[in-house]
Amino acid sequence: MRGALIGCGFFAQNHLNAWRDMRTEGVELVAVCDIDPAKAKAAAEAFGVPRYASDPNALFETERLDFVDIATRMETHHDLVLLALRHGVRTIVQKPFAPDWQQCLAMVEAARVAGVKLAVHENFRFQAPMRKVREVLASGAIGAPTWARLTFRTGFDVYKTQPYFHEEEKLAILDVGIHVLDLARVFMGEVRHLSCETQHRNPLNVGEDTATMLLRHVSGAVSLVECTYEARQIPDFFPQTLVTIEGENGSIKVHEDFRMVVTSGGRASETYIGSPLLSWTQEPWHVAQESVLLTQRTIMAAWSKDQEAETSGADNLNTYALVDAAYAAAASGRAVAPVAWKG
Ligand code: NAD
Ligand code: 89Y
Repeated sequence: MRGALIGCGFFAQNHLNAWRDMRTEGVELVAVCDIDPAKAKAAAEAFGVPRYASDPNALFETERLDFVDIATRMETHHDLVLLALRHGVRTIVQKPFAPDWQQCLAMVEAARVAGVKLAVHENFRFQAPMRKVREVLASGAIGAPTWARLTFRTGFDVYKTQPYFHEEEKLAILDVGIHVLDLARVFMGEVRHLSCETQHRNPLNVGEDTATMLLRHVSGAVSLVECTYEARQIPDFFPQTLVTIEGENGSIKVHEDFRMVVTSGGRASETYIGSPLLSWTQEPWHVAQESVLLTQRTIMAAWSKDQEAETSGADNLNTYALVDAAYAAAASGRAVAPVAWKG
């Protein structure tokens, strides 16, 4: 599989490391691209990628590609994805899929018409601890899940590496709430309606930096989804998502120190479920970093069998619909039903 990476900024360094790890799995980056040629050149040199480009059009005209991985910011996703699809190249695109629903829909529709696979790099559901939670749920150990609390609360200086956060009109929900809402879907199923309260606690931010969401799932289960960049706590557990899920027959709790306690049939068992440190990952980011590798692997494994990725563009519409519903609920003060996308 010959691939190219577009966007060689902050988070793309994890993609570059993960693609390098996947060389032994038959996947190779043959080119990198960034509109800033210095960044493209630096990435090519650091990761042994043979060619680099600063113009995405030129990239598609000169390279024979099996896939492209787009790790630019959301404002550029629509045009870059459509360019890739016009060239018939399978495409992975970072979250958030786009700044608005119409652009998300246009990309999914373009992929359908072109008959080319499109996946969103939605990685929280592939984090090692979250995969363990999924395994316990699938095992039936706690029975059907009926209540959950999923929480991402931090005061870690995310603005240092992602300074554009200060200017985002939609911040906490669209940037990180989107991951936690995706987890709510994965753990508890699709959502019937949700309500949301937002807060703007840091005066340097244009948009909301805190959101508290209450979801009623189609199954009847209820979940509480929280995200903030403005918690003040020592120790801080960035970038961990803490989980409590209660079911008919037990519960799952993921604690701050990556301890998972599963209660099943009146007995509790405890397991360490943290991510291993890889040669290129560092605390506290390692859980998020390793999930990039796990996400890329999962997408490539599906594509190698000619299947849609679990996080296909169409699947991500149902996560994006929760983001839109959360903003609408916060603005109206009422519960809002998300658009249910069935394709
Ligand atoms: P960044 O600004 O550091 O990097 C973006 C890069 O894209 C820059 O180098 C820029 O020059 C380049 N670029 C912009 N337009 C381009 C174009 N048309 N063609 C080629 N290159 C172009 O941004 P970032 O913080 O790395 O964020 C990138 C994406 O990653 C965002 O969508 C962000 O939400 C996402 N992200 C995801 C996670 C996660 O855990 N999934 C974490 C952090 C960031
Ligand atoms: O941008 C965010 C994301 O997607 O995951 C972690 C992050 O980088 C900061 O919260």
